[in-house]
Amino acid sequence: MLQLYYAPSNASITPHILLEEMGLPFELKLVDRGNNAHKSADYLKLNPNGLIPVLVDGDLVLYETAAICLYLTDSHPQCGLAPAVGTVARAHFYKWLMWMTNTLQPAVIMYFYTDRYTSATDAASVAAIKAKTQERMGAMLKQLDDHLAHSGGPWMLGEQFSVLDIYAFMLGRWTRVWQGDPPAAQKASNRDAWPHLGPFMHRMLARPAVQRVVAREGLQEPVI
Ligand SMILES: N[C@@H](CCC(=O)N[C@@H](CS)C(=O)NCC(=O)O)C(=O)O
Repeated sequence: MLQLYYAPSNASITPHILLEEMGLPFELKLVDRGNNAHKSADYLKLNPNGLIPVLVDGDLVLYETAAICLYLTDSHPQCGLAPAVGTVARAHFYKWLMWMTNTLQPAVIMYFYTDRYTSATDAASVAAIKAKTQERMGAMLKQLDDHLAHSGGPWMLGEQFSVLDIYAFMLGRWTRVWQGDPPAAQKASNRDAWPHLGPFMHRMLARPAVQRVVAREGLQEPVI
């Protein structure tokens, strides 16, 4: 059976939701971050980067969230969670998946782990990197918001729901509390300040597969 090494709200949430959406049997293996289990010798054998998630399928041990997503969608094409290879839709699918995994996600990581990106230890230097990263993130979230306005349907690929939507949901969730986006005054959360990303996040949250994962991972309010 497929095994997913996960920690609540970590990048593992994308393959976790994907597996639920696909209706595949899988086993969850909790990686206890509180005890630094992701840096243990046993875990480093699965992922030498010491990062979550990892997917195990028989002899296959796979890390990198986007690679896990592609493996699952490609090995189960009947689930219809990625466009067919060689199509224009697939080209846009690659573009957005790569953009999320190598542009948006690293910026989020830089924001949350700023100390890893500078040898400076004074609060002002760290705050300056955080502020700049947040500014860059604002432009990226706007790009996502603009895309959702013109995708031609409720999802990233228009009418076709895909793993891109799950990935975008994860990144949208991680950035939900950021200030400096469109003014969020009077809104339930900053997320609602985005005209297209906000409703998209609510559509995602309403999906039964997402609800199951939110409950299983014990995510606290506000979830988005
Ligand atoms: N590029 C990796 C990034 C994974 C990643 O950064 N995971 C985080 C949790 S969201 C993690 O394991 N952080 C622990 C650490 O950085 O020490 C992927 O997409 O799988």
